[in-house]
Amino acid sequence: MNKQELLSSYKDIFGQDGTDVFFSPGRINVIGEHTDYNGGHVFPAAISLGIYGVYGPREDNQVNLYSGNIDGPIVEFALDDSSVEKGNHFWTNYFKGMITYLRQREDGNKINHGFNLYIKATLPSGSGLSSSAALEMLMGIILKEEFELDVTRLELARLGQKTENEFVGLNSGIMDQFACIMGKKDSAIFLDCNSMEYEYKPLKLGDYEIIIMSTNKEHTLADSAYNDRVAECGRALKKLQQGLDIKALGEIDEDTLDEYSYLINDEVELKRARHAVSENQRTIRATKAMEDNDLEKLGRLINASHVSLHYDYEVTGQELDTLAETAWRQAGVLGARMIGGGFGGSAIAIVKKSEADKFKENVGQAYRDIVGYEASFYDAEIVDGTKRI
Ligand code: GAF
Repeated sequence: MNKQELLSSYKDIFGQDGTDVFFSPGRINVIGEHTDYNGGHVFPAAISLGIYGVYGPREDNQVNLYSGNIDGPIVEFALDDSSVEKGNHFWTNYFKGMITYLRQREDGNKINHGFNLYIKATLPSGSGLSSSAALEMLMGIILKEEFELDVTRLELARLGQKTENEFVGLNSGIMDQFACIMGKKDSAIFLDCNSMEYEYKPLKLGDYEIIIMSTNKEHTLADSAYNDRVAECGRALKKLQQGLDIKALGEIDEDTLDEYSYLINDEVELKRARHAVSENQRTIRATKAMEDNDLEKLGRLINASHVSLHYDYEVTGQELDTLAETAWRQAGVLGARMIGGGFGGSAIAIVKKSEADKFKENVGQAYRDIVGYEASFYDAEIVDGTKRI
């Protein structure tokens, strides 16, 4: 997307010049799904599909937002309006939450005038590629830079998560916001969501590339069973705590879970815990496999992640299963799995570059035959986190 075009769209809408342009990436996750709110590890990366924002200051205290994807109208609210938006303009909650929480901080009074914001996404919304965190982090970095706030990127990620929890109603973990704002070109982030320690690992895939496959089935996680999964894991943890001194499922391995499984007297909760624990261990092993250049092992662990998300966590569904299972059967594929919350959204596959075209053709055809509509395929680069461009 071209900066001049974005500035000229801003001018068409607001009738004056915008002053600054920002970009906030979406994310993929190599492995480590539904582990973040369980105090486990994740391995995401920021991608070149994302959301652009053109900023311009105002003299009054109004915030005027315009989405170039929805094509209007301009949505207006006052800087100090911290009410949750329930109607058509639900998407403005991502901005309202960040503005509200940043204004509540010690130097929040530095946000002393309103602004116009034109946004344009290259990231399909509801695609499991974290468009909501991209919006939150876009607003966070814009406010940090324009009003010279003394807030760290990690704090912004936490306020994004709080926005998600309180304004949007999704009890999500920190992975998406962290990946969007802490992303690093050509690297994935190995993050321990318990200690918040992290390390950048270069994504060394040699002759292989990551292909993003969208189901084109929009998932609205707030209405989905996402919050049920969070609650089920919480109940399993509580039961384990009767015999184990732990704060999160991410602190134990499969052997320990097995030994103490008699404490979880519920089949569903045991399955959810088994996923959270095994996925965390897989993520640690997968990161090591990549460091050791053992791409075949990395691929198998990625496949195993999907299997566990299917059987134990039950968040896949026909669309995601069709993409992953068809991908596994194609030539030159190391691994494939769903990413994000599930119930729709996207999957990834690691595919030999020379087989990529054939791969998209075959998987696209199978998806059309089985699901009845088109899947979309994206090649994205791994990029830096949210920033001014
Ligand atoms: C969604 C959530 F927002 C993340 O916090 C994470 O739990 C993910 O689903 C599943 O790994 O994207």
